[in-house]
Amino acid sequence: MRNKIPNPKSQIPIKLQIANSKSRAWPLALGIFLGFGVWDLGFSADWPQWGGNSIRNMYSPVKGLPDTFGKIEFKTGTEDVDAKAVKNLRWAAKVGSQSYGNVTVASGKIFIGTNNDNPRDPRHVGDRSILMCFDEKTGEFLWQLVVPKLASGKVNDWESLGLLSSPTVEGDRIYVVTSRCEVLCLDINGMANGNDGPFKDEAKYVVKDVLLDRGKPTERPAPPIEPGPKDADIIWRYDMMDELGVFPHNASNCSVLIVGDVIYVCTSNGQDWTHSNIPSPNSPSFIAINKKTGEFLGEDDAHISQRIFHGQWSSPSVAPVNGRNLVLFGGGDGWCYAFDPKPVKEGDSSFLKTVWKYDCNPAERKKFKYPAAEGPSEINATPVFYKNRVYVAVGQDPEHGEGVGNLTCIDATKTGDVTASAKLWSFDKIHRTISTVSIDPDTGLLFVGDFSGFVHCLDAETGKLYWTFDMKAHIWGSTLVADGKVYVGDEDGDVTVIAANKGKKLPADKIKPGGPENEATVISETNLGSPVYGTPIVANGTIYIQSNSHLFGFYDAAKAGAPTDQSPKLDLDLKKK
Ligand SMILES: [Ca+2]
Ligand SMILES: [Ca+2]
Repeated sequence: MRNKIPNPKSQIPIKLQIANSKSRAWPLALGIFLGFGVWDLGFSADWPQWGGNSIRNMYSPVKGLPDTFGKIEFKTGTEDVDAKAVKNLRWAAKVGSQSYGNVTVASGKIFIGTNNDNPRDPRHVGDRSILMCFDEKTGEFLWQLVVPKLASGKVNDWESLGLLSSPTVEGDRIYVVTSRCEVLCLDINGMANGNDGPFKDEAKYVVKDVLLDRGKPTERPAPPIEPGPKDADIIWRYDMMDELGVFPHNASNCSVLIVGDVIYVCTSNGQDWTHSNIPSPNSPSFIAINKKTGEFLGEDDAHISQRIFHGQWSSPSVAPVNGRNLVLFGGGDGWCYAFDPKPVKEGDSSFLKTVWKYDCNPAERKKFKYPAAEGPSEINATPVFYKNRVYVAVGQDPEHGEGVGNLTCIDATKTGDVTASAKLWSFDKIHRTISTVSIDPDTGLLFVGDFSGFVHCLDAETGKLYWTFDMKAHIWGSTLVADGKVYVGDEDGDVTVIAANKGKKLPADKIKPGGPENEATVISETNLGSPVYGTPIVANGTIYIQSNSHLFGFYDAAKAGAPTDQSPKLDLDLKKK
């Protein structure tokens, strides 16, 4: 979880909007589309959580999406987008200088995690983790959550990474994990409608200022900063370090899952700086919390923390298996777990009982010591359920570099240790990856990126490889498949749109033994000007893609009835506030 690419800093706010942009509503019949209409899995035309809904397949059934974005250029010496050459732009907004926290959209608002290198509020300067909220239609900045850094420093809270969690929105509540290893419940309306909830201490929360004292980050007392209408409103707060003794390795990032009244959270418990010691082997890796009160409800029964390779950064998902919801979690031990969502009281605690578990590392990899490139890895991606199977690949902290990976298709209907019995297929040509799969139910094709920069297209049913496409730069985010297209970004800042099909037959002399027989059809490639660590998402007909410095909304201007020659119609006064 590092970034070594310098980024220009700017204090210039950017507001860029299409004057006649229209919000479009999309049909809500997505449950039927995926074949389980009765499940309340959070389907909507919004994208209110990581993956859009609780299944977290990086897929949207929306049609009519743009496939070219023209050229992203900045006015000389600034970070102002020069919209002349941009195509299908709805609006762009400035974020910080790093952005890993994936975009979510709900109730006309957009949320994105970033850092504080472009301070929106002069009262809050220096390294902070920021959740920004924008108006969906216009890109206007509405409010932000300011999270001070942990005094323990980079071992628990790596500098400048910003807020990594993708907020989960339900009704007027937002649930997010902060870089302080807390779960926060926020008010979607922020402080604009007053200070709500039992938590009223926002003025003190935002000023846990950290300074370097003889090289050691130290918390110093700072006068409270009273929140204004553009500040976040915290409803409740659950501190996983204080309450559970969790020791997050470098970063806490979970995009939480809601099932009914319960929130499921990866604690990010991990090793310390020695990379050989787990300070809190008895702290849970995965917990359940009451979404209304923030009260602890239960912990995983799998003792995962005793076997953590390094850190834990996987976000959970739901698997509706034969009429029963299971909660999926990718462990820091490289196992994929399916838990019963209902905590069961045993002794002094309550537990999420393991229904099945599967070791995603092939046995032969265990000969090598972690983090050897040939050896085993943890799971950082989110497991995805599709047709009674679960798809997930292994990978490592990007700091560990490239190495071998493994994508597995697991039969989700079995129970117990299913390593020997539930493998339907696996694909070990994939490299280490932190990316979640995209499965297109229209075609049964699966797309997944890897950290070595390759996008793979396979048959979800059989695991047959159709094509591999080389982005030529690390992929941190995930693919999005929608409208017959695969959207994917990379560390060079390139966003590539690829046809979501089996590709074209390669000439016989180009086919390598054991390699793909087809090649991908690229539709367009656009460089966003800074690294793309996030995942493209779609909400209400607009695709949102973040770079480290900007959030872009693209829609099909022609199909939305807007003129294709946008330049004269745009409100491009970027400095206008
Ligand atoms: Ca409020
Ligand atoms: Ca409050």
